[in-house]
Amino acid sequence: MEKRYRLNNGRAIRLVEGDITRIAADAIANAANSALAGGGGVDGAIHRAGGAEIMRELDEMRPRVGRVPAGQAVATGAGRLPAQYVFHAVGPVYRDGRHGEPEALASCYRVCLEMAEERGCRTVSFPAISTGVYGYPAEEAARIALREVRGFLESRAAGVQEVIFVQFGEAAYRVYERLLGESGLKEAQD
Ligand code: AR6
Repeated sequence: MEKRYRLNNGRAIRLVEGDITRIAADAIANAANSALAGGGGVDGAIHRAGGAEIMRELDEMRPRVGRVPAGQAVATGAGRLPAQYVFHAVGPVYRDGRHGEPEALASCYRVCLEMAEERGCRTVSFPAISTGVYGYPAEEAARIALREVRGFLESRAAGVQEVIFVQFGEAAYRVYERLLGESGLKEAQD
């Protein structure tokens, strides 16, 4: 399943159901943890598909960067993934939405987009950060992700041309599809 939505300035938001490790993009965002230690979910999938090189890079930078707070991210190469970079973003653990979770989640998307911009990336893919093990309600998280990405794509002059939301499973895909449908963005026919 896949849909593409066009912004007035020609940039695009793509919505795809599937495995983020199989979808080509200049940069792939990962839902990592503060220790950059790898784990399950999309993080596990990215390390498995990308190969040991990604963890080697994280091992090297860990003493220097220490624990990465929620809302921040670090960049590595992408190993065997169909990408040049992986941005390891640390999402917030959801408690009740009143402990800075919305701000931290919004920051994940913004920081990754800035990192993409700095590196000259044209396409960036995102999983639904924090909505697995970290327990963020899917629709609340999707609203934040869409607001941040759309705001960025509408306000910036150059660089990132397309953001790909890769949703794992039909239920997650449908949440984005509904919110994008309500957003007034036009579905692209190309
Ligand atoms: N492609 C795209 N999305 C995926 C994939 C995949 N291959 N696999 C899972 N998802 P989670 P979090 C979706 O738990 O909540 C890890 O152990 C999944 O359905 O991966 O931010 C880290 O090391 C869900 O919607 O990340 C951290 O310790 C979304 O990705 C912790 O989990 C995020 O689920 C981070 O938890």
